[in-house]
Amino acid sequence: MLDPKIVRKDFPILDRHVRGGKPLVYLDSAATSQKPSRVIEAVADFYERHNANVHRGVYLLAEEATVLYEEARAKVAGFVGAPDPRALVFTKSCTEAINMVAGGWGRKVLRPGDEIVITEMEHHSNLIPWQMVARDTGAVLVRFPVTDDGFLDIPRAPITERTRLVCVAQMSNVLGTINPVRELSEAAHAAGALLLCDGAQGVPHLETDVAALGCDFFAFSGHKMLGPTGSGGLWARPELLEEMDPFLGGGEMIREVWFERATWNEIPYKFEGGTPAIASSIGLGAAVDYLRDLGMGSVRAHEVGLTRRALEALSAIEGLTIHGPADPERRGGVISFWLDDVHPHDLATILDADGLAIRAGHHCAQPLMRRLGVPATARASFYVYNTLEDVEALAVALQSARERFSSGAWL
Ligand code: C6P
Repeated sequence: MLDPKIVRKDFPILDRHVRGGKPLVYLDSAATSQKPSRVIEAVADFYERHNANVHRGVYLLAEEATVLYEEARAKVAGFVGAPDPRALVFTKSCTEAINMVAGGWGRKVLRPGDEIVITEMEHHSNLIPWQMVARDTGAVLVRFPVTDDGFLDIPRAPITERTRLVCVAQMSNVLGTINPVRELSEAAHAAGALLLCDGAQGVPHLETDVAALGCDFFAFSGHKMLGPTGSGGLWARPELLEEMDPFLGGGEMIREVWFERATWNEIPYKFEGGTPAIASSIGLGAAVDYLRDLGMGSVRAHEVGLTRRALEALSAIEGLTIHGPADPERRGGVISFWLDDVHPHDLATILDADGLAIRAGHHCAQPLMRRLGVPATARASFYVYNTLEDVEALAVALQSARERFSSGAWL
């Protein structure tokens, strides 16, 4: 079992005191996670001892940098269940990974009238790139509805013979819902379509195996799973990567160049034009080592415990509405809520004065906000370093915010 009090010792930032000496209670890991010393040291070690460009030089440092970068690729590929590291493209973010599929596959393959099914709970990263591609190809976006209790409305899944792609988040960044990706992959394949899974919120918290999920494309962020910002990845079936056009043109992604034309490098390098985020990707490899040592089963069990307690404690606060599934086994540790008439931004500001970092806003999911009938929500999200005391601190702070608002003391 994971002991968050021991885990916390690996995260130097969690020793900080903020806003007049209050201990920091970090509850915004869905936006970006904090980084353990092992990741910070891996990045520092790269710059202090091995810094050079990759795949270019023949001198020692260049060889070391290339080995570290490719070792990180193998670790990250293995972490998402991909035995072939060639199928793992390093990107700077989940957003970049999805744009790579939209630009390299969608633009090449989609025709007028082809349908792209997108769930109503997708982050803008898994919607806007498809809007852009649909505008240019004549393909059509089709909404996959969400039920009132925060699940995908599977009986109303709009997957038909016109569907070419289904886009679904492994876990919602607003509702916490864990989606039935395997079931949807099977439905997509039965209709002759492909499935893209946005793993930005899933991989950090759930044991992930792209083969078991049955997906064709899998995009994720490194910075939400203890890795540095500027790290992330795209996994795709190798034959799809072969078929796709490169997204960025430039150095390293080519095999041979003439003045008028060029041929492409082999995968994954075909998609890594220019100097990649070498140190960040190496840091992501260290994050994967750290998570493996904790064990993803323990990570999940810990978060289910925190989520169960948080759902209980927050439900007891009068006037507080929680969005998303009530069962902690069917959701992750991302809890979005609305408190009486208090705007989420005001709530986040009040909590910040107590040292609690939560997020407020539309969470880059405006169609979902419209579905929920709210302009924004407040959101607390947990990770390996959060404790039950953090959850209690959240409940106490929300209760006190509510009392201050209803007594007018805030005005
Ligand atoms: N969600 C949040 O606070 P990037 O920024 O490219 O690494 O990840 C984008 C992204 C894609 N899909 C999902 C499901 C996400 O949650 C995110 C990032 C953050 O919810 C920042 S908006």
